Amino acid sequence: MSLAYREGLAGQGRPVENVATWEGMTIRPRLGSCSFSVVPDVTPPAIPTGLTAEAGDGVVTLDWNDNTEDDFDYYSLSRNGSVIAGVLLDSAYTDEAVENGSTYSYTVTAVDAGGNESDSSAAAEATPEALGGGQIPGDFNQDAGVDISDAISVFGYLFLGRTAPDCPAGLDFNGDSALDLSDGIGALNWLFQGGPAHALGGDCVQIIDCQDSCN
Ligand SMILES: [Ca+2]
Ligand SMILES: [Ca+2]
Ligand SMILES: [Ca+2]
Repeated sequence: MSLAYREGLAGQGRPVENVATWEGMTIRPRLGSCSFSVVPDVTPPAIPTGLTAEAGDGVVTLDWNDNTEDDFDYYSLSRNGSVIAGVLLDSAYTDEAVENGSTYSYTVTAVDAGGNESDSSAAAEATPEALGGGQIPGDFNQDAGVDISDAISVFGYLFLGRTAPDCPAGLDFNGDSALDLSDGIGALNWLFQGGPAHALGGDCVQIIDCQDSCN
């Protein structure tokens, strides 16, 4: 027995009725019909929560809480309103395409297997900064100690045209963002008269634009 069935024929530009041939006979079967229904998923995942953005040196590290929907598919992460990672499976991301000194705002959405996307999470901001090198505050000559020669060098630089310090910000004894006479005097006062310590304390601190010199 052979049965051939063709549907949707066209002849001379016109549709042809459905035709079946069987053992040399041509019949025009009545097509049965069936129906089915699809209930579409229009429910997006919950809005991601707990987004944090931690700034580093040339990097921002992002983390947020996991979504728990059964049909959760991926996250979409945006920086300043533009998607930077469109299909993220992990609830964390490291953004290295950032510049120090700029502030960035991040949001994340969750998308399910049906393509439904949640609203954006609350924004998290971060400003990556260069960390700078370690300095002993007040150590003009970078020998990892502060003594009278450091204070004298401040006066020499300010008034006698002597060698400039490699880390001027580390010599701002009174923390007023200016390097002047009062800083040299402040250092001498601390060294010999029991005066107040350097505004940045006595331990190694990281100062932007300065090199490492604590050891
Ligand atoms: Ca996470
Ligand atoms: Ca020194
Ligand atoms: Ca000062």
